[in-house]
Amino acid sequence: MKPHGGALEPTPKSSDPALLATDIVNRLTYRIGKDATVATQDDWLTAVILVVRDRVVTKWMESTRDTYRREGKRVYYLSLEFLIGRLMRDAMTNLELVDELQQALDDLGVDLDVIRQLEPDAALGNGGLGRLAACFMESMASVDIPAYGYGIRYQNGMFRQEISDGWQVELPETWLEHGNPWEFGRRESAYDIGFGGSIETGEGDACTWTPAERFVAEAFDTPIVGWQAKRVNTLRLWRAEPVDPILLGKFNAGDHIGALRESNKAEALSRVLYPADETEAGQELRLRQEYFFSSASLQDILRRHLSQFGRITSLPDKAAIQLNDTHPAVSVAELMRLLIDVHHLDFDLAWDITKRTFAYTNHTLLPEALESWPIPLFERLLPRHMQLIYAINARVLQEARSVGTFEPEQISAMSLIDENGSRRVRMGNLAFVGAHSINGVSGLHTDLMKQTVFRDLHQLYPLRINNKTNGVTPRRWLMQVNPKLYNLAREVAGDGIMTDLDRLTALNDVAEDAQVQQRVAAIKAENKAALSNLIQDRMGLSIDPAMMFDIQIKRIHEYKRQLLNIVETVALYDEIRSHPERPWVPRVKLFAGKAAASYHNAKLIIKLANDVAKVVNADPATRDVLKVAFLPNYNVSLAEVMVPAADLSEQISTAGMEASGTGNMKFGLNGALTIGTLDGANVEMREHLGADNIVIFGMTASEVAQKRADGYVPEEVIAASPELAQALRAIESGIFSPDDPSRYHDLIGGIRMSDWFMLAADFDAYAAAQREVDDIWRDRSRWNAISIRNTARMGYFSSDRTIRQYGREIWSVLP
Ligand code: B1N
Repeated sequence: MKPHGGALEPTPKSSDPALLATDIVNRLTYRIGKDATVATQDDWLTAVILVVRDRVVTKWMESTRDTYRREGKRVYYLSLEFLIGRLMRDAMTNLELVDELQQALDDLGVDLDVIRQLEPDAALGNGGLGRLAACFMESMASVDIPAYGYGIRYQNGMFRQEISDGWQVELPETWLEHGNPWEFGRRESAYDIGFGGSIETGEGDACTWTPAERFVAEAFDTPIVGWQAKRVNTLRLWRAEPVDPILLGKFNAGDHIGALRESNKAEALSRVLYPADETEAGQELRLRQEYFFSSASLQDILRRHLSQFGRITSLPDKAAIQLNDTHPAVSVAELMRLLIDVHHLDFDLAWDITKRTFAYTNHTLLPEALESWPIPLFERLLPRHMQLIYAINARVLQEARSVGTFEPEQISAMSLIDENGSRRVRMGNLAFVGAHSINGVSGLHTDLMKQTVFRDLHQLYPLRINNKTNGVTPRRWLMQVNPKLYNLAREVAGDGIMTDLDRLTALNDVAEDAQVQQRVAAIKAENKAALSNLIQDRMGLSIDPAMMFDIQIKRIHEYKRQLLNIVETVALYDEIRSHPERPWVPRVKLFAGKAAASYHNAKLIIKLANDVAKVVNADPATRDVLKVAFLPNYNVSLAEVMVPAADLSEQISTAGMEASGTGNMKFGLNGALTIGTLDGANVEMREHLGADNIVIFGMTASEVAQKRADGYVPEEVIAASPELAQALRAIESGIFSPDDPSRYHDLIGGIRMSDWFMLAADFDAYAAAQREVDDIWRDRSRWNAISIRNTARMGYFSSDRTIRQYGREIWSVLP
């Protein structure tokens, strides 16, 4: 964005509460047209956001001017998902205006905590991948990297989940219903996006593509404020518009519906987020969305580059484009097209610029999430890109053959075209060959990438794969969600923790201090009471905050093994009933998460959690020691209440399947003990925490692979574990589903038959680990010390550290 003139609103610099109060009332009066006496809570919210926003805008323009003046490199983060959640508290915190605004609102008789909860979550993402993009945006601003996020301004974000009779029901999400005071529409930043049509060969390598369909991408900008407003970056989201809103010819001929056809087609492009997490979205509309936002973003990037630097060939020195998974991978072909057909470079030069500009992050090895598109579809929608992909492929395969050592199977694994069965374009391979850096998101995941999906391409280009272990922003995930723990940490470790989270290690020295332990325990108790109240309000269920809060929150997926947790809960329930005299540790098992609408087993797991909860919670024999609850509509805002209230964090995926996880880091930072497998970033968490401060169980990734190769027979394992056998039988028998006793036959049958996710193989180790957790809980001083050490040692998992590594090692934007 170029600095632009125009009249600014008066923005008093002062943070004096009295001035802020006047400002708020002014916005209420002149922008919303309401008098304070009749203003609704929503009106107050909007007025406060506008006041905060004005202060952000001042800094935003400074940042933009500064970037322009420095003539430095910009980072472009292309992502189909940005799961940002609410923005008001984030912006207030990073401007360091929370106390002052609180005071101003107190004086106006408005409760900040009440209006804060009225802000809708911007839920433009499914889960970890989208939330990571949001943490990265905040960190890039905080460590002073000039960056733009590019994505789609979905009219409907992640669906709202209701639980009806224990089943998930999906409802549309409507975050823009009451407008969005954070965004600025940029009608002047609009680009043509084409699909289909024909190609004519031109001069040299260039072609002329005449698309059959055209749309317009229109920009909406949201400012992203870094810590202490050091820098404000831009999140630019695209909305699709028709070229002609109404086809007048048709309208005048009386075809009033046909006249709107273009308009409806355009609307569909930016209408809804695909609620597919690690499952292939597959449909034509998804490919259209991917191309739509890739093309708009690249056109915008080239326009900005040319207007400032004049020469297209310096692009790699001034722009680093990060592809967040393969969803924007068509960008590789689109940049080639723009460089060759529009800017008239030859193929070789264009290819060199492309590779030096792009970097690609892989987030999963799950085969069902690896994107590939049928060639006939790709060719129909993007004929020129198909040609370019063939040309790129020819080069890459030529290069591979010239090495002389690759087998034919290796060459075909490197190909951008999957020739097994119906021919498809492999987006992972396209992203790999078109980028100078390919990174995984944890050490283990990166190693596995080299051994599995990209084994052969890694041999051809051995320097490209690198690791960037994920992180989370400590401003949101400690300071904002757990202000009391943050204040305690600041007392001990000093003011610098938000810019240097490693300073939390100072807490190590007070981990055994009885007074500090008591304060930490009291803070946890308060956070648990808050969650208890939320559960009471939303579900009418009462939970004693003195119980251990054992929490598993994430997308529902078989590999994440919520089912392992539920089966263990059933086994525990059984044990408690058989031995009521034992000193059971009182626990509440809390679950939350959404299932893809078409993912049958995931939805059944939600129903099972609710069925088990119903039986267990009604049983007077276990009432005081075991409770189960599935909280509906998991989203960022719910996570912000649950994470600081957790005693125990469940990170129990089948080893080798969770690329990293980021919830694991949020819980650790907030002092929860983790029970987990050696998967994803859990491996590195153990290294940083020390083995005594995390409870690890189960098979390693290589043991899982070995067991699968050896021919795993789950029935043998089940027969050898009476507790597991009994729990599975109980679920199958219909004890938890008397209205439909066979409801779980197939789900449990799947475990008996194949058990791909090794639930049975890890069950005994998991149950034993849970009893070890009980033992630690009984020694409360030990528990509290572990909790403090978890907070103390999570500094490495700040997304500031991750982003600095990207900045130095991939983007070359930091010294
Ligand atoms: O990305 C997160 C990781 O922490 C998680 O371990 C990983 O599961 C998650 C297709 C995905 N990987 N792949 C996806 C999302 C949407 C979609 O349409 C795949 N999400 C992850 C951040 O690195």
